[in-house]
Amino acid sequence: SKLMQSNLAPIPELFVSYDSAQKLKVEAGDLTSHDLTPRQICDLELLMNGGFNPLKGFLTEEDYNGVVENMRLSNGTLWPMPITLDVSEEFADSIEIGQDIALRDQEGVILGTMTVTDRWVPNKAREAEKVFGADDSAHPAVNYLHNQAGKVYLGGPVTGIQQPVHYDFRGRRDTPNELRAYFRKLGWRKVVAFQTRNPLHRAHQELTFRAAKEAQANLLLHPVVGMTKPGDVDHFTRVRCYEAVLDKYPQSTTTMSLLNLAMRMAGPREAVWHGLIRANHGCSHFIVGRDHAGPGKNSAGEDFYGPYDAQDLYRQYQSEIGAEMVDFKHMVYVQERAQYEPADEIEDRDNVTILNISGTELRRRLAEGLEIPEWFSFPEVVKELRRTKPPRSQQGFTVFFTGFSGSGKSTIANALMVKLMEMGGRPVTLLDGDIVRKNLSSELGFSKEHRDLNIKRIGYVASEITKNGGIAICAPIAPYGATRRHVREEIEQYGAFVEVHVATSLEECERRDRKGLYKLAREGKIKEFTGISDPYDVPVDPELRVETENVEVDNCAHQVILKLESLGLIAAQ
Ligand code: PPS
Repeated sequence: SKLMQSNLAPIPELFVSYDSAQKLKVEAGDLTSHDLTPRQICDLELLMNGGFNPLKGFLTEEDYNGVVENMRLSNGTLWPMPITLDVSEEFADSIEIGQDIALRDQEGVILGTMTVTDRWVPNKAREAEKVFGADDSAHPAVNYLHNQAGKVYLGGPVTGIQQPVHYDFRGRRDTPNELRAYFRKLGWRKVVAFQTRNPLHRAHQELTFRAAKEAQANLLLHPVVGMTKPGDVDHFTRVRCYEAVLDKYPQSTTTMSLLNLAMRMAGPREAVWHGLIRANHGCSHFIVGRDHAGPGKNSAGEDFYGPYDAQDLYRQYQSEIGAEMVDFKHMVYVQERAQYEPADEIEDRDNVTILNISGTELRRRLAEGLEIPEWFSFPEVVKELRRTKPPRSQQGFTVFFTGFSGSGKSTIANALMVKLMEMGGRPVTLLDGDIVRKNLSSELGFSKEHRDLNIKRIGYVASEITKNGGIAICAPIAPYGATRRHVREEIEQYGAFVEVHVATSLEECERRDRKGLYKLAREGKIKEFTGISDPYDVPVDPELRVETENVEVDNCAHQVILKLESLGLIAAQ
């Protein structure tokens, strides 16, 4: 293969000089402001610092159409990804073509200005089909396009005033020109970049080292810390892991820099985009793996892209990208030789033991606190991952009781709390319906709107407790299924959500009428009373349903304990 060498001269940025920036900042005080979304902030950073060279701003309508249809700007230059400024209809209507707007971060700091030359309503279904391969909201970027992005796109040239501020890992962040200068200074003529959004283990270290050797190049670990796939290991943890792995390469062959990119998980197009970005960062080579930037399964349970589609598309456009592809070797561990080898180069397959741990298996071992062998990863990396994600029996979780008034939720919740406190290990908080209504929701009544607000507040507090490793026990009526689902989703980002339906029938609750409320409700003295004059959506698929008629409270609470054990949330006694 021909050996590319990058030209390490500076590339154009969109920033104005320091003095002009100070002036512009003051003048821009009078401009209409657009508050950038987190993704737009990532895009703007790379537009301004040259990471998205040759783009000079957010795409115009003509450029957008070209990019969507055939991956080219209107002047014919290769560009695979729509970099668009999506806004609400309301904001778009308040703008006149030709006007300058201020682009501000979420604290109101002005990062740049844009002269609005274009405003249009994109055909999002078309964009989804062409760019992401299917108009299917199981794709994270398609979901974003339809459910988060504004209806209208604005386009036009950007003037950069200042970079977005990052308070974390400041010394590890470099603009394209900073990296170019670094490579120049060290005399690194050829550099192979490795893109990643996952922690690196031994196989990655081996393959990147081999890739660099093969290309006779130095290596840049260039992990994405902007926005990756929902559910990924957070970037703080990952960077600590990368730092540990960096020490495993021969000194002065390898460096690392963090890339504040908002990924789209667009597979083949994303690979081409990643290559262009790396070429802008002074890299001559780029590693493209199996299923590069893959979004996972579509709504029919199939892969969005073929495993080598990204490599095929990249190869097709390689000469225009400016960074040569190094294809990813699938590395496996050969036990007898105690080393990693490319899977396709093992000739004595039948006589050796090939070991591998899949991503799913790794997550299971982490969740259950099981051994992760040294041949698989570096102890420092495993330690970081375990610190961030302790086994389930040490993670926070939420038990969410739901049921009619008087069903026995509070009583069982109290019993459960006491049993969990007897076991010890994690702090327990009881968010009982009545307690919450006294302390958190004292101004609320029982309309649908107020009940939803009440449940969302409970959910928020429970999610914070769960995030911080505690146990939250909630016991409201929570009559609306959609609201319970919302709370579940919020909490499941941090730990388990165990829904317990206390299934005491309305007749039984009314017969018990412990607070005398049913009588009042029947007489019309209490309005909107759940079960009598207000709805209750019976949970369809709760983790546990408990019957309370002829069952002791202690036994009900014990059923919950058994459920928690079977879910691995408490260690079996
Ligand atoms: S909700 O729907 O989840 O917000 O309700 P919650 O916060 O759990 O509050 C329910 C308790 O308030 C008392 N109460 C009523 N319940 C239902 N409907 C109406 N209209 C109503 N008015 C007052 C009742 O005592 C509930 O307590 P529990 O512990 O459930 O019996």
